[in-house]
Order: sequence, then C-alpha cells, then structure tokens
Amino acid sequence: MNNAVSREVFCRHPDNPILSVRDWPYPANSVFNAGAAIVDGKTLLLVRVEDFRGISHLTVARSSDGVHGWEIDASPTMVQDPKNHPEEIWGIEDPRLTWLEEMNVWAVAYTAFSHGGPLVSLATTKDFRTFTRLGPVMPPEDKDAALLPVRFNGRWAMFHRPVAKHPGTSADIWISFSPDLKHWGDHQEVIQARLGGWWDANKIGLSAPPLKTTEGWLILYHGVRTTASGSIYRLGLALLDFQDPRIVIRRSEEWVFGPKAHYEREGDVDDVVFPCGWTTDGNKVMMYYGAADSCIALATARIDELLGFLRKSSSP
Ligand code: BMA
Repeated sequence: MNNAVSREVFCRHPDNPILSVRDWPYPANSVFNAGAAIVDGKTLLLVRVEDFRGISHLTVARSSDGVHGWEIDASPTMVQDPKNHPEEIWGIEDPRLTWLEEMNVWAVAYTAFSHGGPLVSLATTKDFRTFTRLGPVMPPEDKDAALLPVRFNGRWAMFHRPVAKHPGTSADIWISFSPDLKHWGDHQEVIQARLGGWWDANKIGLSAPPLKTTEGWLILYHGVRTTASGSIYRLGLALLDFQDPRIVIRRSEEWVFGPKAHYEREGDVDDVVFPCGWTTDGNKVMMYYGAADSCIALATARIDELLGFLRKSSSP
C-alpha cells in the first residue's frame, strides 16, 4: 500500500449542504440520496424525500449550475403506488439514473420498500414528470441498483446488492443481465465486502451509476463498517473492464471519501455519505451525496485524479 496516496481527491463545496428541508416547498423530515443527471442543459436531481411518517418519495430539483438556484417541484414527483405496486407499501428510495440512448429514455433504478424488505424496482421516464414502472426486478433484500447505459452481447446489465441470509456472509455487489429490462439472470458476484477490520468490511453497494472512462467503467461504491457506536458509510473506487463489466481491473484499498464535515457526521443517521448520482463535464465530476440521511451535499473531483488515486491505492 502506498502511504503517499492523497486523501483530498474530492473537494467539498463551500456552500454545503446545497439542499436541505429548509429549501423544500412543502413540509418534509429530510431530503437526501438523490439520483443525478444533466437534462436539457440543467442539473436534475431526483431527490429522496422522507415525510413525517418515515415513508419516502422522490421529487425533482433542477439547477442551471448544479449548485444554486434550485427549482423544486411544488409537490412530490413520484410517490409510492401500493395499490398497483404492493411492493412499494413503505415507500420508494435511493434512485439511480441512467440514460439509455438506444431506447431514448432515462432508466430509474430505485428501492421499493416492501413487506418483505427493500427490493429493486425499475421505471423509465422521458421527462421526469411521468414514469412508466417496469415493476420489481429483484426480490428482497436487494438494493443499490443501477443500469449500465449500453447492452453487452445484446443484453442490458445491472449492478445490485442482494443480502444473503447465510450466517457470517457479507452483502456484496452483483451484476445481472436481461434481454428486455424485465427478466434478469446470469447473476454473478463482482465485488465483495472485505470482512475483518477493513473500512468496507460488512456491506458494500454501488453508489452512483458506473462512469465511462478511457480506462474502463469507474465504480463508486459505499462500504459499511459496523462499529460499537453504529455503522460508518465511506466511499471507495473500482475499475471494471469496458467490454466485460464482470471483470475487476482494480479496486482501491483505502476509502476515497468519508464522513468528516458536521453535516455528514450528525443527522438522522450519523456518519453517512451516500451518493446516488454524479454528473460530468469533461474531466470534472460533481458528486451529489446524502449526508447523515438528512441533507444533500456536493463534492467535486477530476476523473484523472480519481483514476490516479485508484492506481496508487489498489493492490496489484
Ligand atoms: C442504507 C440505505 C440508505 C441510507 C443508509 C444509511 O442501507 O438504506 O438509504 O442512506 O443505509 O442509513
């Protein structure tokens, strides 16, 4: 391991948190874990909003510079629909957005909180006003899903994080394939939690959707370490083969970002940084993350520096 690895690859925005319930047009307990995209030249966040029952829905916020001047839908944009989708009985959470060029739609992979636990559901949208639900695609417990933007040998690919009930096992990142976005198979584990004393010992899950780079698919994932005073959610990086995303080229040993600022350390759930989306503008990445399950913060980085960090911090 190289001790010279810089700890400052991501730079927190000085105006953090950039969005909180104080900005919201209607009463809510917390706003956090938002999917992110550039739509019609503006940054669009599909924000998880938790109401005072503890149930989450999704609401759109748009901004010209991705930092200030957010225009937030006056009422919830996408709400649970338990009548038609009983798996959404306890709300919908943590959306990840992927543009599917071939279909000319945005795919929304989100967590539906069912009686049996959280599961993965998919929807598509063209305008972030109306959404077409494809329904649940993975049974509980499974979450942290995102689609890749292209097909591989004719099939769509999706990362997700099933939780094994087998004692002593961890919760790891898997990939599955589908001919039609509805029926998924060929499930395979891609990245495992590292167990023991590691920062990503107990649970890991994809954070933002994979980012296409010159070196492969850049993966941002969260790693959970369970401690005597609760869980710590930090972020790590991995690089997957561009042609075959089941192949891990490298994975950082050290975390690249973790809770340090007061809004990350204290909130409804302390010590959580939880990105569900990032946008890019050439070499620059804007990472939007839920902080302490209470607000939304922004940190920026350069893709070449992320790849450099990954090179220095990964085991051979
Ligand atoms: C995870 C998800 C996230 C949440 C995080 C920390 O399991 O449920 O929505 O932000 O826990 O509470």
